[in-house]
Amino acid sequence: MKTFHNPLHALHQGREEMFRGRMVPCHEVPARLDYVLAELQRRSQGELFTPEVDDAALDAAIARVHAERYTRFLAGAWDEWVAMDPANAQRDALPSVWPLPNRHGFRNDVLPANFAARLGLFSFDSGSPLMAGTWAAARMGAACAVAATRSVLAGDRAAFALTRPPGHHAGPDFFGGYCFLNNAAIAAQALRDAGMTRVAVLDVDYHHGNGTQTIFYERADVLTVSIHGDPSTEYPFFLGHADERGDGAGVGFNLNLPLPRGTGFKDWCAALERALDAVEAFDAQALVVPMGLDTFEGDPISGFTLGSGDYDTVGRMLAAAGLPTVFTFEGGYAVAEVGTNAVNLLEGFCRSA
Ligand code: OKP
Ligand code: ZN
Repeated sequence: MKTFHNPLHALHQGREEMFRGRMVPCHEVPARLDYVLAELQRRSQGELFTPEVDDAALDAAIARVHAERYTRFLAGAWDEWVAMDPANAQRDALPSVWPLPNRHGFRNDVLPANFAARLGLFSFDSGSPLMAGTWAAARMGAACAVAATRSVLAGDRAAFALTRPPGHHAGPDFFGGYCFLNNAAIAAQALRDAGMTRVAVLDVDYHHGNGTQTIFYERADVLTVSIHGDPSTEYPFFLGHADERGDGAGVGFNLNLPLPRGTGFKDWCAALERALDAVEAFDAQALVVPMGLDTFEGDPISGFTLGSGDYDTVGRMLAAAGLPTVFTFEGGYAVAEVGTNAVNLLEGFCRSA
């Protein structure tokens, strides 16, 4: 399987995130990607590429998923942050105030003049620091997703977009959960735009893919399925419940499979079987897998107990869907093991594909 990796990923390197009233070191670190890349090389798992960027085509692919005023905000955010106070150049940008929709006359059509207000308007948490290189890194990540999609459209059975920051929490006009551009959604939409009539997204990250769900919630042409920690106790909390089935034309085309913290591989597998049944019933023509490895037993911020060897089985089960597949790299914070776990999954897939 070809891997398209992001040569600019380390431009995004947050220092600290807010967690329960304290600033703690970021979990989402550049070494995560470096470990996956090294393991792909060590095990000679497929060819490695960096994406070729056609600026106009890339911006068009991003604009199919994200609102123009949001990408414009992201592109200029660092300069605006520093313009607020030159001393800001020494610290990452983090939001600290958010509008409450439907409360105190909040109007979503009026952009606040103050950058601190816009930083809150376009985000949902204070755990996702933004810095000088965030936009360049995230945009090149979208280029990886587009390149992986193109390789699948050209006939490859599967391809891997190896990039960070991750993407599945990013919505049409919001960042959060370490995510800025939704690479998996960009891939799914690019598959649709190339003529695939039905595309399924099967999110196996520990955290619910709230961004992806939001992007496709009212659509019947993209099925979104997510297996994740129950949002009543787990991040991102406000979406991901089993009764969220889609809206309007999209009713029946969103499937959430929340599982309690502590779930092991046997029960997780049963959820994956259900997810794959839904993909099959949908008659998808292509599959996008936001691949989080934070279901691992050693993950420092998550609560499932999959072992390293289990990822081989996950890869084989995903391959059994028999679909052209784009993988995007999402979570996985047991840094030293994330390479092994990711490549176990990809190798398992390739062996049965
Ligand atoms: C991003 B991805 C929990 C803190 C949660 C945010 C987690 C973002 C996960 N103790 N912080 O889905 O892996
Ligand atoms: Zn996650």
